[in-house]
Amino acid sequence: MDRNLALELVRVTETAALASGRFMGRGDKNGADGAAVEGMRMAFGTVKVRGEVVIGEGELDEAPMLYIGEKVGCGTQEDMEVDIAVDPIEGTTLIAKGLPNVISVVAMAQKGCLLNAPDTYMKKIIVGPRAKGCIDIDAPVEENVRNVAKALNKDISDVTVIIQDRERHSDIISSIRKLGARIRMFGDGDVAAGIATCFENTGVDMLLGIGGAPEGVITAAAVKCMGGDMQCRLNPMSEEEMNRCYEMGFTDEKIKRTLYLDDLAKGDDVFFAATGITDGDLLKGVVHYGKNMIKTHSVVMRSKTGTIRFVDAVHRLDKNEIIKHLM
Ligand code: VTB
Ligand code: MG
Ligand code: MG
Repeated sequence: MDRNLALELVRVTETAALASGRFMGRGDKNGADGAAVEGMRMAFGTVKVRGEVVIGEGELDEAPMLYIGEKVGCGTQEDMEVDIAVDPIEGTTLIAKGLPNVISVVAMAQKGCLLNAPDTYMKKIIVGPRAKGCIDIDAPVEENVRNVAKALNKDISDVTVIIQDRERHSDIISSIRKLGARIRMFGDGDVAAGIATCFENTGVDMLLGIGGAPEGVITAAAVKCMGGDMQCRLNPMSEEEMNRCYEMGFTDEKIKRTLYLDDLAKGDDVFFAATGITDGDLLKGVVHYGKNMIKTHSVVMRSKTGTIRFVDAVHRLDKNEIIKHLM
């Protein structure tokens, strides 16, 4: 894929963040989400690919935009066919309250390379590059934490595990406490939490727990670019979720399979972009200053070269047609 597409992708998450930044703290999840979706979709109209949304806002009947199967991008015959995974706002409950770590994210890979994951829960274990090869989703929590500690040359008491604050994780939490490792809990947004494992300055060493499957695919694209490691398994929790798996072609046997990084994001040409909406571990949130200026902070990565770029941008409200339209 054309390497310049990385910078095109960042425009997409920037636009979603710009469109939704003003909703911070307004208590309006859906308003924020709607603005981000519209911004993202408009920005995609300028990206020269023939894209198909494989992870999106839902089925056509429930999502008017960025629905699964929607064609995006302005590419023509000679442009690349790609799979696209989006989460215009990862953390809508967070943005409604103005809490940290809300991001807008997009992943892209060659056609057929991103897992068409059903909208169900997914069990995940994620680590950064230095602990690559040391995780096993079927092993006990204690064993995984011990192996990660060894790989990082740390005492167990210095290992930090990031976990979503949910009742379903009470067993994992008590195992880690007994073992003596550290825990950092987060309310929502396991894409940002998963990515944090790959940046040493966040102080986060591994993620454990059950989150969304769509978020798992998006996270995998980023983890692949950063050289980290991840194993997952679909974890449907209701009959409805089981049916969603079947509808997407997952048999009982396939549901139980371990999903490795390459099952989630295949190939060696995967792109990932994220823009901060509220301040987070890795990215600053959207800042309005002066009358016409809005600042965004993004990260964009490409697995082929492993380059990770942080992009600080200043946008001019009065000069940018898309943003003007969205404000
Ligand atoms: C997960 C997680 C997401 O929502 O899907 C979670 O992957 C839903 O879990 O990052 P609950 O049903 O327990 O709330 C997020 O945190 C936000 O979309
Ligand atoms: Mg979302
Ligand atoms: Mg989400």
